[in-house]
Amino acid sequence: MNGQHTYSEITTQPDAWQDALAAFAHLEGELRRQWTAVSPQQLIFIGCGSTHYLSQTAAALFQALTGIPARAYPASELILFPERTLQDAADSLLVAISRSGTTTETLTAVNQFQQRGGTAVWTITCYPDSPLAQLSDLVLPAAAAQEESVAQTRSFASMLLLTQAMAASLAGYDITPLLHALPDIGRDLIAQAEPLMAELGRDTSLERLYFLGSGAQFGIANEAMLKMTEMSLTPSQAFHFMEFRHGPMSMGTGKSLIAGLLSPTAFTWEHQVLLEMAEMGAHTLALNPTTAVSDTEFHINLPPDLPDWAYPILYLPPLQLLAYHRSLAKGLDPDNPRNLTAVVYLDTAVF
Ligand code: F1P
Repeated sequence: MNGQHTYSEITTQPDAWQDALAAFAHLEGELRRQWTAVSPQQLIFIGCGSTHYLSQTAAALFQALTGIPARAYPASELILFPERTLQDAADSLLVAISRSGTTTETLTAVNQFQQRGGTAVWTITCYPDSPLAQLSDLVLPAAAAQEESVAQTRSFASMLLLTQAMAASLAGYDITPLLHALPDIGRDLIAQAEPLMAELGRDTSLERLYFLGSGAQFGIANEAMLKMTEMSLTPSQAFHFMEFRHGPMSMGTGKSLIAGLLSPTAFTWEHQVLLEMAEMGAHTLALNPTTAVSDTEFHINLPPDLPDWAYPILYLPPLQLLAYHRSLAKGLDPDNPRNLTAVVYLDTAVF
């Protein structure tokens, strides 16, 4: 059956989260020691495709929690424009995120960072023995999240969870109780969300999908867009919530589904955007982490009253399932997305 690997990787991902958290617990002391020793003036997060979007969320979390300026770039930007992205390499910590640890652009970007005086490199990867890991001072592994499918699902979520744990730990939060509750929260969320995600995924009258997210959720909205694109070949776009009014809302019709990744702190502003789009005829789905009622057509309730840093991972399972079911509804095989490979290798002579 099409998509067997993808379905299994999505629905069992809380097990992989648990494994990543166990690895984190062993490394937390070394993490804090290296953080103190490096004392970075700025943080640079890099990745490609999904892991670039993961970097966006990681940078938002680290900057919010540690107060240190943090930027996210596609790895290629460090290669093409080092004078603009690596001007303070010597005072920076570079965090390279890569499921495979072998993507040419990411490896080349780390080399570029080091050639320009950068000395502190951390890696988050599913392959702790990969070439990227060998370039790094610290490796945060998500080995149990390795997957057969090309499109990242449990790998993305497990590596994201590591960044959430890292940022909260380095900010001094006592994270253990909540971190260890997240896998069970994820299992309940998958069971709760799947019927609606299957229904919406199968509704091919929804021809265009939009994912709205702000703050740390913008990277997740981009990842949801990429999953929908890779798995189901459906035109999808991601925007910051308030940006949607500035043009893209012209596409808010009865043939579009607008999924809002609502955040605890900006709920009122974000929810208002969804209500206005519904007035224009669009179908709206709210992923709601608050106890406030979301008056949208469809909604998924996330557990309320968690700290902000805990939420990013929880938006993923419903949106991964939405893409999976849309792929099957279109007769595609999410295990083997058209034209894609699990890793992009380039001839380094081109750089
Ligand atoms: C990066 C990546 C994936 C994408 C596809 C091709 O891989 O661009 O994000 O979904 O699988 O490779 P990696 O550096 O995270 O291994």
